[in-house]
Amino acid sequence: MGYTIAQKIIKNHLVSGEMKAGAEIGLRIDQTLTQDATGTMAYLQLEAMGIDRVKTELSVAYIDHNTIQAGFENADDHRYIQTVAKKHGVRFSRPGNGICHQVHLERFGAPGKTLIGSDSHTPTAGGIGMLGMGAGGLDVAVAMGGGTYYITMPKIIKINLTGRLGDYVGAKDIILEVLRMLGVKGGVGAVMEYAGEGVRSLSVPQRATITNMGAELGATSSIFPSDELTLAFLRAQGREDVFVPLCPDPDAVYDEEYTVDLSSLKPLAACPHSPDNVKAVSDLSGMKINQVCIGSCTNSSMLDMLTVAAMLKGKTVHPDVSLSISPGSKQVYTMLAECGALADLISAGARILECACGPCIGMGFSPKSAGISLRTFNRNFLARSGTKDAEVYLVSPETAAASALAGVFVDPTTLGKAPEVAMPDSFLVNDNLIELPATEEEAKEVVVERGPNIKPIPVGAAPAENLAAELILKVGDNITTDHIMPAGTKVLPYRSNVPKLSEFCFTVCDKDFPERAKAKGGGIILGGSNYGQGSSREHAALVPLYLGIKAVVAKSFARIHVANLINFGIVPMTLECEEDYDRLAEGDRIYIEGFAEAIRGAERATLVDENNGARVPLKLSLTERQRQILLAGGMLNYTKNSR
Ligand code: MIC
Ligand code: SF4
Repeated sequence: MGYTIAQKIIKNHLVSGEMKAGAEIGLRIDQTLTQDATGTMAYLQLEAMGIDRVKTELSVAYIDHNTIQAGFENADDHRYIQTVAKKHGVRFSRPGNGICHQVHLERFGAPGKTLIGSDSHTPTAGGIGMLGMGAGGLDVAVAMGGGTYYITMPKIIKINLTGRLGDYVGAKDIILEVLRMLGVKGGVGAVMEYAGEGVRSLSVPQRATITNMGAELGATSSIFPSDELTLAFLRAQGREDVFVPLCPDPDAVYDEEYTVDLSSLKPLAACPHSPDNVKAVSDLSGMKINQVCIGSCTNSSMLDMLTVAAMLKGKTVHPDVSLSISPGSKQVYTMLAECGALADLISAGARILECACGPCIGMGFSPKSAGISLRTFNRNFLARSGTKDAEVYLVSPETAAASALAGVFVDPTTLGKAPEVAMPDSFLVNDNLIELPATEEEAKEVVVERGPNIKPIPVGAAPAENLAAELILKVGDNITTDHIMPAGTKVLPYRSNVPKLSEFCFTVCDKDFPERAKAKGGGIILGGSNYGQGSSREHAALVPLYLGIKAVVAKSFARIHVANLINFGIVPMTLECEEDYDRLAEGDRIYIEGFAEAIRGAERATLVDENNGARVPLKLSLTERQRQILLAGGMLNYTKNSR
C-alpha cells in the first residue's frame, strides 16, 4: 500500500508509535515558530526546562500580534523575546517584518519538513508541501529542546480539486466551500490533502490560503503536493535549494474523499459567528456594510494585494465604509510600494496598517456598534473583532474590494472580466529584519531582559484522590478559545501576566465567572462538543488552572486545546453518553470517587451529581504518557521529575 503526502512526511519523522489512525505517534520536528502573544510563555517554559540552546534545524520568533503598544507591556515582551531568542539560538523576526505564517512561507518553509508553531494557523506551511501543525507554547518549547512532538496519527481526507477557478473567484472561496461541506469539526483528527488537476492552477500563496483555514475545520494539518509551482515560488524567493518534489503514491489510500469543482464555484461568505456558516455572496447582495478589512495570515500575499489594488485603482471607497488593508509582510509591503500599487490603495481611501495581525485579533479597527464587517480573515467568532454585537463575514479579497467600493455586499462575478494579476517571477528578498542568534560563545554574555509585566507561570499539582468540586460553569457546543480567554487590545498586553489575564477568563460567556471562580477556589467546567476549538493559546488552559479548575468534562474536545489542558494538569474527560449533559446544572456539587486512581489507569470514571443524585459515566481517553503528565500535575513537573 502506498503513502499519501502527509504519511510520507510522518514516516520520515516518526520517533515512536505506529502509523495507525487514532494511535499516538511521536514526531521529530525540524522547525519551530512562535509569535509574541504565545511566545513569552513558550520561552519562559524553555528557560524553566533548563534548555540552553535550541536543537531544531531552525527556530524563529516572530513579533506580529501585540504591536499596538498602548502601554509598556508589549514592548517589554518584545524585548524579552528578542533577548531570550538571541541567547538560546532562535532567529528573531522584528516587529515590522510581517505576520509569522506569511513570512515563514516566504523565507523558511521547506517541502517535506515538519514545523510546529505556537499558533493554530501554522498549517499555512502546507501550501509549500510542509507538514505544519499548531501546538501549545509548551509543546513548542519541548520541540525546540529537541524533544518529540506527540499527536494522534491522523486519518487522511483527500480533497480532489477539479476544473479551474473562474474570474473573481478566489482560493478563499475554495476553503469556504470545504468548510460549508464539512463544518468546523469536519477535519478533527485528520490531515486534509489536496489533489487533482485543479491543484496545478493554484499558486503557492493561493494554496496557503486554503491550508491556513484548514485550522477552522479542526484539522491537524492541511497539505498540497510540492510540484513545479512550488519550485517556481521557491525560485522566486531565491530558495530553490530547499525544493523537493512530493506527491502521493499512485496507490495511496485515503480515509475519506470529497471533490470541489473549481469551475462551478461561486464567491462565498462565512456568516456570523462561525467560519462554517457559509452562504453564497449572491444571496447577501445589496446588504449594507460598514467596514471592510483586508489582510491577515489568510489573505495578505502579494497576489491578494495586487488583485485588490487593481480593483480599487482610480476609484473611491464608499463613504459609509471604512477599509483597512494590512499587507502580510515587509516583502509584500515594499514590493507594493515599489510597483505603485500602494499608491492606488492609498488614493482609493484605504487605511493602510502595518504588516501584522491587527484587526484579525481585535488589535484595533473594531467595527461600530452592531456594525457589519467584511473581512478576508479566517475567524469570525463572537466578539473577536472587539465589538460584541458586530456581525463579521469572512470573504475573499475580491468580494471585499468590490463591496468596499459599493457600500453593500457585491458578488464580484457580476463585474465582468477580472484584472489579470500574475505571481511575480522574483520577490524582493531582504532579510534585514531577521536577527540571527548569538553564537554559543557569545550567548553567555547575552542578558535576557524581563519587564515587570512578566509574572511567574502557574504550575499544576497532582490530582486529589477523590474529586469534590462545584460545576462552576456550563457552556454549549463549539466553545472557542476566544470565549475562554479573549484577545483584543485590552487583554492581549497581559499574555505574560496570568493573574491579570484571569480577570477576563470566560467573560464573553459569563461576566461574573472570574470572580465566582476565585471566590469558590475553582471547580470543574462542563462543555459541549468541540470544546476549545480555534486558537492554540495555552492561556485558555493556564488561566483556568490559575483559577482552580481541576477538570473539564465535555462531549468532545478540539485537538490543540486538549493537549494544552493535559500539559497544565487539567484533566479532560468526555461524557460517555452525550444526553447526560442535560442532567448536570451549573452550581451542582460534583463528586468523582477514585479520581486519581482513574487517571492512573482506568478508561472510565463515574461522576456523581450530589444535587440530583445523577450518576454520569465519563471516559478518560488518555495515553500512558498523558496519564503520567496529569499525575505529575502537568508537563513542567513531569519534565523535572523525569530528569
Ligand atoms: C488566533 O488567530 O486566534 C491567534 C491569535 O493567532 C492564536 C494565537 C494566540 O491566541 O496567540 C492562534 O491561532 O493560535
Ligand atoms: Fe494573526 Fe489572525 Fe493569523 Fe492569528 S489568524 S496568526 S491573529 S493574522
